[in-house]
Amino acid sequence: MMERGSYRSSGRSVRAESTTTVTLSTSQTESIYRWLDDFRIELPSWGFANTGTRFGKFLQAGAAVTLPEKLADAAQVHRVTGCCPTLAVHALWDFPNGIGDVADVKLSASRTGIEIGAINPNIFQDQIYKHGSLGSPDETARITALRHLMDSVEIGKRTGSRDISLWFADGSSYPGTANIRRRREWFIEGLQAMHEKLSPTQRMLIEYKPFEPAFYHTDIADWGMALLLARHAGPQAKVLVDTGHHYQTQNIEQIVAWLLAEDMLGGFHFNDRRYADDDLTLGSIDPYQVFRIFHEIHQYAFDTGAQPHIAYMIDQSHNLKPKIEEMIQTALAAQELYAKASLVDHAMLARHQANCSLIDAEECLKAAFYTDVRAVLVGWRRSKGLPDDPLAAFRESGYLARISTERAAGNAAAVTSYA
Ligand code: RM4
Ligand code: MN
Ligand code: MN
Repeated sequence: MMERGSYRSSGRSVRAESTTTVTLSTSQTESIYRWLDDFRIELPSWGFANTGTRFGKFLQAGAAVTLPEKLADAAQVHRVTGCCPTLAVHALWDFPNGIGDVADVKLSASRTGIEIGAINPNIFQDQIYKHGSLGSPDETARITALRHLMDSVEIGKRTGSRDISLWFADGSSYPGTANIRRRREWFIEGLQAMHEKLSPTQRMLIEYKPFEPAFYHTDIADWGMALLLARHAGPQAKVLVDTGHHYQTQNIEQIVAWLLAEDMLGGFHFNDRRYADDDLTLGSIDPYQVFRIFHEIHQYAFDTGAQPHIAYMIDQSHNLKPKIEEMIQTALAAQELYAKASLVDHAMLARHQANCSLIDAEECLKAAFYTDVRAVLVGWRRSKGLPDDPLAAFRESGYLARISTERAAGNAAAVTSYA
């Protein structure tokens, strides 16, 4: 019978250079603790609200409607995970009165102990954006969009947020209907004007997406276009990688490696996907993909001795799973895969790569991926006074039952369909 993990021939066991298993030493455990200490994951305000698909919404009685409710829910996630101290906000949805809402927002944030994270301008929802925002052929639309972007910069200054995350729905759905190069020029003009308004500590992160809602061309379709636009905009513009915004089978970790090498990786929008921009829970479909992304980041830190300034943000909105529990699940998945990727033996990997030892190099990576780090994560949580099992702790708190009662009537009265 074949023995697991080894190959028997003439009674001799042939084993690869200890790359098939990783037994955690004390120093490895401590190293994971240090990585986790610095690993923060930003929650999305829209992830706590009732959302749906274009076919309709399934309402959750406890969903958050107001920003104070979203902040309160985010505080629950942070209370049990200890790694989610900030909340990304959506300018239009969370600041309906724009800059005028900042004082109230800051007050509710300080009450919950959650800080306001990235500002997400909304230049896709209003009627004026039917044919685009910064790329629209309608000058009024472009001016309106730029004004909103500048207001978002101002909101960010007042909330003390470092990043402004830019996602544009711009594009066209039929060949011949848009002048692609002209629109690119308008984008460059608009982004440059926005960049001039940034304070020295602010950054603008440019997100790309190959399709949806435009289905023929999108103005920022991929990382190359985002990178070039960021370069045109100015030195404080970086690229935002949304893990759901790629073509099927695209090598995302290679994009990450290149952006790191160019000092152009600003942050992530975490989610998982199977078919399109599905916004599924991070790591639910392909945890090895997430691991490989984190591996490139750890590899970069190992090679350069530098820590890149990456904003790790979740961009998921769940209409089926309970929202707060889902955010806890996501944060834990991110921590687990980040910790696993930190275990890669970089010195050994470099040796195998230099020798072109293909199997050993690959096994070196897989050994880290298959190492069970869950007990180390529990140890890290204990060292921080956090619950061993964040999900169980949240369930035991009774918070969901309470908000479901308090918010039920308001949520039932909400719009139930997009039609
Ligand atoms: C996009 C993209 C953006 C998000 C919008 C609503 O697909 O992921 O980040 O703000 O959806
Ligand atoms: Mn996104
Ligand atoms: Mn998306």
